[in-house]
Amino acid sequence: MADTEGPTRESWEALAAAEVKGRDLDWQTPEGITVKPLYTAEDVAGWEPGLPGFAPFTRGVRASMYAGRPWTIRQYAGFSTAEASNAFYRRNLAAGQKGLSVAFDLATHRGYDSDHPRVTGDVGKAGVAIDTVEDMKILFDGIPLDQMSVSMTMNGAVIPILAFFIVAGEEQGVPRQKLDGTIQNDILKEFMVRNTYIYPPEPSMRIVSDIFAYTSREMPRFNSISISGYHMQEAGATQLQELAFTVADGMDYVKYGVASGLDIDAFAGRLSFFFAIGMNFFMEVAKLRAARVLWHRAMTELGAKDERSKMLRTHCQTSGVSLTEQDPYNNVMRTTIEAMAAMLGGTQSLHTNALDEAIALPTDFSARIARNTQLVLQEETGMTRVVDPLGGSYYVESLTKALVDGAWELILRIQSEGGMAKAVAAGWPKAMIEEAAAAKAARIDRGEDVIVGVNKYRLPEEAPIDILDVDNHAVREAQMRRIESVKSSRDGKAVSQALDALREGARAKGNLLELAVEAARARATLGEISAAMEDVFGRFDTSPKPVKGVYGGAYQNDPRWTRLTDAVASTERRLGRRPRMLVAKMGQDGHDRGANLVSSMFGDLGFEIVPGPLFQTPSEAAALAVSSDVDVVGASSLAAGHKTLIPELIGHLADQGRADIKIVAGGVIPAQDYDALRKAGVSAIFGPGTNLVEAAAEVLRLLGHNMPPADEPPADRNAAE
Ligand code: MLC
Ligand code: 5AD
Repeated sequence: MADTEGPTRESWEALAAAEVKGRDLDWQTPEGITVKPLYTAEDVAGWEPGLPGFAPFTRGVRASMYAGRPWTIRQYAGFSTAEASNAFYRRNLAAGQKGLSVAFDLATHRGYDSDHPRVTGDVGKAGVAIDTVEDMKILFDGIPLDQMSVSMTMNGAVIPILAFFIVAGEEQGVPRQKLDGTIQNDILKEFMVRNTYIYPPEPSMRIVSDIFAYTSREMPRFNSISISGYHMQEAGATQLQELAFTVADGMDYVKYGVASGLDIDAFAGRLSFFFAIGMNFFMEVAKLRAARVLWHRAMTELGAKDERSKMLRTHCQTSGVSLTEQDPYNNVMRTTIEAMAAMLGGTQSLHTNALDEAIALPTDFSARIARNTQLVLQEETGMTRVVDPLGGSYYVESLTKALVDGAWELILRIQSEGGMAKAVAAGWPKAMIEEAAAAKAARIDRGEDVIVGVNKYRLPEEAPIDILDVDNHAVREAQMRRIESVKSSRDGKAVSQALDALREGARAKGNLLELAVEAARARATLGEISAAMEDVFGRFDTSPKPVKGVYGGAYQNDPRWTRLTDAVASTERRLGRRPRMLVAKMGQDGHDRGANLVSSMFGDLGFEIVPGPLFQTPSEAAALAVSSDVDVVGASSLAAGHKTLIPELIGHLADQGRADIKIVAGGVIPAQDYDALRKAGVSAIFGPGTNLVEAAAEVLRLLGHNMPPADEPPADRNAAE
């Protein structure tokens, strides 16, 4: 080509190679995509993103997007009692928030009333406690449910919660036809990563389609599901895995709905989605664009005719796992960057995380900054005035295409194996995500992925910040009083009739939501409604299967690893058997990324691991520790139950004469709680950002090994979950 036509791609390559002396500038992302340092028109030849508002909606589901109406600022929140959460919602709405999003406590999620003996550590902790319609009415007191759209993150106890919401609306004077909002109702990802299921998969899928049937008939403005990839990314999935598994989950729900007798276009227009937005900025923008293309393609294949059925509308939340306990003000910047990716990807609704995310629920102060991040983007920057401003970027279009192609390949594999429910039952998507999580942890611990303030540029000293502390004993007592007062003023006979009808409906083919609405009206509690269905369906249990070799494999020939395996070997000689550790998950906290990582890493080192089942009570965990004769119990806590559950565990061990078993605690544990835990007998505490290699050295020291301090500066750290 003649020089007069300007430089060619080859001349750019030569110039760039000279600048960096031939160094390879390609970046292999965890998705397996090679990102090059330059994109040009050549990279997107043949790719046509189309126009916003038109199929396949690559550039957005609305023609005018934010120029017409900005996304909904929808902050996820809930803690303590319905009164406290209601007051928090009202303050937030007065300050510019636009939609509501309810976080329930884990007792509620798992279908237990606050007075149930299994939930002593969980009530009011990670969300609001809701036991009856009366609580739900207080939660929305003074909030008109025909004007405010309300999202409820509920999956396990979805039937009683949605029934309470419908009856609370009714008693507020709002007929269900006018209720606007979203219920998460996405059980497949619960079995894969989030773990707040109650029943086995089959009846759980039936519940999902019963809700589709009821809402498509009775609640035309209500989104019947929020098909969620968010928790997959939080559990460690790559963006590509998140994308493919989420779309594949959606396809399964549609197939179940159709198989249950619904017309696809009667319900598909009210399916919605939910994605996480992490720190790989352009990948996240491309992911949302790719998701729309994929959903359009999938729904066309599944036979939808109405374009609205093929339109992927989504909520996004900035990534919790990307935030750090260390130097926490950095989290404000991280969240801002992630919020920008969500908007440039074209989200419909957004939650921005608070800066204290890694240690506690938001305070009024941190919630204000999180909300204002969105208000500043919407009202100060002019960024909302142009639709899909990154459309046509060679890089973003090329990434969009790469993600569409990569995810479709994975989706086809899932389809060929009979769909996502089958894949979930076989367990390989979960294993794939856990392998990605272990690889990521190793990259951070080795300093290959930089986390500012954690494994690089670490502060010599951290100043504590004010955090929200919920007194679960006080909340539990208040809830128990209200349950009692509801039970003493209701018509007992009407309640048992409604519960019998629900049980009968569960056995036969009655619509479970419709039956639960009757029970809710009669003031049956959440625990009673859940138990009636449990009588028929049973309760689902799984046991964790830690992945092997991924974390350890990343440390091959690394002296830091060899020191540890040597120490494990010498401890083994001393004990006459391998050191044994129970990794315990107590309470209703199903966040198992941290526990699984610890199990798999210590297993790779040569420990014998007893992976404790989810949802144990402290006495069950103690019994397992004693019967397995472990040397150490690692208690993982991510939902704030530690101050109640860990001291109880220690008490039970002492009662059984095994006070010698060492206890270490890990997870989301604020520094403010360290003293109380140490006084209770905890030997070591590993907060968010703990480097697993250092944690292992500490555990070996506790087991009596004379572990010298590391020769190398132990600077690296990793985020717990
Ligand atoms: C929007 N509208 C427009 C427009 N933009 N009309 C004209 N011109 C435009 N430019 C219309 C829409 O069509 C719609 O009306 C109405 O405005 C509202 O807009 P929306 O885009 O539908 O937004 P929203 O109501 O906020 O709904 C977003 C959603 C929904 C569809 C994604 O499902 C949702 O709110 N999801 C939130 C889920 C959530 O918060 N989850 C929290 C999970 S936390 P119409 O009539 O067409 O409806 C979690 C953490 C954990 O899970 O683990 O605990
Ligand atoms: N209030 C506010 N945010 C919450 N999150 C979880 N529970 C609450 C709550 N009660 C957020 C955190 C977490 C994600 C799953 O949702 O950001 O990472």
